[in-house]
Amino acid sequence: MAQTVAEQLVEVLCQAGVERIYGLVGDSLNPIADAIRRRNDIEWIHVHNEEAAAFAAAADAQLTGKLAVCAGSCGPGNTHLIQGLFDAHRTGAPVLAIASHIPSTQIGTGYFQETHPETLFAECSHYSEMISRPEQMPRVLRIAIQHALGRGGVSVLSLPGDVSALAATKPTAHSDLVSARPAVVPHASQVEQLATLLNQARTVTLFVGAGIWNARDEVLELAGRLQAPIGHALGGKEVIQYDNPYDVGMSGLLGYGACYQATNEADLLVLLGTDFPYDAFLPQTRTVQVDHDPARLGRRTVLELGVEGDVGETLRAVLPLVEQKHDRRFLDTMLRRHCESLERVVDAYTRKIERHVPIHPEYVAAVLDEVAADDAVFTVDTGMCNVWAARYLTPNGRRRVIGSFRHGSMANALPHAVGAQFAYPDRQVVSMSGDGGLSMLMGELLTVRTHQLPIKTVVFNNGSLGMIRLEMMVAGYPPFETDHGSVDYAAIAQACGLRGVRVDKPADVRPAFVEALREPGPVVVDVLTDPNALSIPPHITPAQVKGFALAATRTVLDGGVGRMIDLARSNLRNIPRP
Ligand SMILES: Cc1ncc(C[n+]2csc(CCOP(=O)(O)OP(=O)(O)O)c2C)c(N)n1
Repeated sequence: MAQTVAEQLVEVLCQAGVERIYGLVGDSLNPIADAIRRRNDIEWIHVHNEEAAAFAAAADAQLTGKLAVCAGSCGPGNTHLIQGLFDAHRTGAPVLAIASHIPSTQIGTGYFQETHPETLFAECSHYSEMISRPEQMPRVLRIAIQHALGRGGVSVLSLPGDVSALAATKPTAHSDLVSARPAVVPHASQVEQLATLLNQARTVTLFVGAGIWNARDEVLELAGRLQAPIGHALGGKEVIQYDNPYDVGMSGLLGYGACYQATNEADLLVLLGTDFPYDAFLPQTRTVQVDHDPARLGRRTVLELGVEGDVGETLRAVLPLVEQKHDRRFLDTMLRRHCESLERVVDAYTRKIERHVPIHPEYVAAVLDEVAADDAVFTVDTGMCNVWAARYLTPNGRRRVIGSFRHGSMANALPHAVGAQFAYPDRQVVSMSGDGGLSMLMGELLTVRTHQLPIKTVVFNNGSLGMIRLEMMVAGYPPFETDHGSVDYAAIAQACGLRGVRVDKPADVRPAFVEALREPGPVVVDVLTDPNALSIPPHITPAQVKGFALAATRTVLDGGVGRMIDLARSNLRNIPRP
C-alpha cells in the first residue's frame, strides 16, 4: 500500500528524532494518530486540553534543546494550542505544532469548526503554512522543522484531514536537518569598542539573563577583571546566582538585594544576554548590551554600544583586551548593601514562621528547596509561585526551573511538568502550582494519572488569585473578585486516582514533602497557605504608591530570601581586609 501523507509526516518526524507527540485526537487527526499507533518508535501522549500539549512540548524542548511536537484537531482542537505556543515561541523553544484542518474542499465556506490556523498562529511562530496538496510533502514539513530548530521557536503546519489521508506522491527520502546552531561571533571593531568602554569606566555592573547559559565562567572572569557586581534577571538566575562572589541579586518587581542600586549607580552598565523587559528598572544611560539577536539591542534602554554576538564568544574575544581593575570599593559597597538588604528581610521571615497558620508560603518554598533533589526540575506557575521560586529555590547548576517567564501565562506549571517528566523520566519533577493555576488546567491531573508520571504537584492553596490581589492593593484598589474560597485539592487528586495529601499545619510540611518525594508515583500535596503572606505596610497610601511606585512595590515584595543569605554572608566574609 502506498504511503499516505500522514505516514510520511510521521516518518520525517521520526527521522528528526521526535519520540512523542503531545495532543488530543480528533477526526481530522485520525490519519496521523493511526500512523503513530502503527509504529513503535514514536508515542502519542494523550493530554486533556490541547493547551497543555503545547505547554508540555514547550518544556520538553526547552529542557532538551530538541524538537518537540504537539497536535490539535481542526478548529477548537487547535485554537486551544495557542497559549502554550506563545509560551514556547517567546521562550525560543523549538516546537512544531500540527494543526489539523477542516476538509480542504470546505475551506472558505463557513464550514463546521472552520478557522484559519495558518493566520491564527502567525503571531506565535516563525513559520505557519498550510499543506493543501500531497506534493508539498515532505519538503514543507522539513522547512517547518528547520525554522523551529534553526531560529528557536514555533512552527505550525496546518493540514486538512483529507489531505493527510491521501497517498504521498514524493519520496520521503532523508534530508539532513541542521540542529546545532552556530554561535554569533561579534565584529572585531565592536570587540575593541567594548574593551575601550570597559577600561575607561571607573565602576561597572554586569546584568545578565538567560543568554549567558553557556558563558558562566566568562561572565565570572569578566566580573573579576572589572571588580564588577553581577545582578541578574529571573532568566539568568539558574545560571549565575550560585557560587558567585559578585552576586547582588535580582532586579524587577520580584527582585531582591542590591541589584537595583548596582545597576543604577555604576558608571557603566553591561547587559549580557538579557531582554529584561522592565525599562523602569534600568538607568537608561551609560549602557552597553551584548546579545546574539540584534533585534534586541537597544529595545529597553538607549545604548552607548550594542554588540551583536553570542555572550561567550564576545567575552572570550574581549577578555584579553580588558585591563585588571584594582579598586574594589564599588563592588564591596554593593556586596555589603546586598547582604544588609537580605538580612533585613530574613528576620521578618523567620519569626514564628514554623507556627504560623495558615501556613506561610515562604516557609513552604524554603522547605521544598531543602528537601528536593539536587537535580530536580521545578516548574513554576505564574503568580506568587514565581516570587517563591525566585527567592527560595537554590540553583546549583544542575537543577532546572521552568516557568512562563516571558509570556506570563497562568496554569503553565502542571503541563510544563508533564513535558519535563517525559523528557527526563528519572528526574524528580516538582510542579509549584497556584490554586488558581491548577484549577485552570486541572484536567491535566488526569494526564498525570493516565501516564503514571511521578510528578509531585505542590499546591500553594491560598484560596485566591494572590498575585492579582496583591497588585490591586499596591495600586490602591480594594481586592475584588480575587478570592475563590477553600477547595480540597487533595480530595480532588484522590478522586482522580492520585495520591493526595492535605497539609494545614506548618509542622506537617516537611514530613509531607519528604514522604511525597520518596513515593515512586504521582502525589499532590495541597498546602493551605496564607493569602496575606505579603502584607502591605500600613504607612503606604495609594498616593504614595503612585508617587514612589518602584520603591513601594519593592517594599511590598520584600519577603524573605531563603538560602541566598548564606551566599551573601559568605561573600562578605571574602572581602579582603585592607
Ligand atoms: C491565562 C491568564 N489569565 C490571567 C492572568 C493574570 N494573572 C496573573 S497571576 C494571576 C493569579 C494567579 O493565582 P494563583 O494561581 O492562585 O496563584 P497565587 O498568585 O495566588 O499564588 C492572574 C489572574 C494570567 N497571567 N494568565
